[in-house]
Amino acid sequence: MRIDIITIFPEYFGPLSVSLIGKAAERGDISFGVHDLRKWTHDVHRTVDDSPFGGGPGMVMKPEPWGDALDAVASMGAGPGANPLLVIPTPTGVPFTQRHAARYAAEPRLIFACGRYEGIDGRVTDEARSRMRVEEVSIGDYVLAGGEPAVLVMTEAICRLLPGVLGNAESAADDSFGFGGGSSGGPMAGLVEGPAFTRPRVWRDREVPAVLLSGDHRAIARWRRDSALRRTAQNRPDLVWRLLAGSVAAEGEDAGEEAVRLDDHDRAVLAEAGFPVTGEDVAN
Ligand code: JD8
Repeated sequence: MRIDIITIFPEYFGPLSVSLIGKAAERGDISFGVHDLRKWTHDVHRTVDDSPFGGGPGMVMKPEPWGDALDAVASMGAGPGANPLLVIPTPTGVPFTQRHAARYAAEPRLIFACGRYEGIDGRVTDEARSRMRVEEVSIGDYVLAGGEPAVLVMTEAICRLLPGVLGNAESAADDSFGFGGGSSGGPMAGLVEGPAFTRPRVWRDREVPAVLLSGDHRAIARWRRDSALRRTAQNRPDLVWRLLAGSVAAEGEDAGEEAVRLDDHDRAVLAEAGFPVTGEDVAN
């Protein structure tokens, strides 16, 4: 996979050369290009922003440097890279989910456009749509000062799904939100995971749940699903309602074949966790 990033803070992406992603880049499994937007300015002050038409606070990023930068970077790729997907992080974008991460991980080439100030002149996205696929996404309902942190987050979520990036000890198959990129949503489909434990068996008078040392894999799997159901009911009731609606997909996302059934035991756990599960909730 090839990932190109356009930004006025190229040094922000130093972290891409460390940990799993850094090693994958060394192996050539992923290639990164980080491009300074100011390379496509022509004035002595290398200006990338100007005051907003119609007044208002802050500055807006000028369209010309962005148009020229996207022209140049998009034409850098050959073959499958010639049809890049342009991803623009913005607080006004559609919510970025594990499903997006899995879909983007299947792309041969991604270009990320990092805005700053009040954002990028709106014509840039429209003009780009006339010659490439463009998606505007948000990583969460809070306001950042620019797109760079969002691109770091998305790049990690995407690249860890690429073959060979995760060490064999780790696997994305049973990720929370359960879109391990595989066809089936996996055992944790639509849930967040419960707690994990390691040695010592007793720490500060706290014991690891005995079932985890039992070797009874069915009982362990049941215990893990129960703690995932409890934590999901506690922290993400929105996900439980989605499950009760028979799907793991967010509003407007196609559920594909990922219909999820909650068995009677699941229902009992959710009811015990205070979740208003009633018979008919599950009937449909
Ligand atoms: C891109 C400029 C700052 C945003 C005025 C603060 C994503 N989940 C998210 N929160 N914030 C962003 C984000 C913020 C950005 C840019 C992404 C470019 N800003 C602007 C509008 C209000 N300032 C984001 N993904």
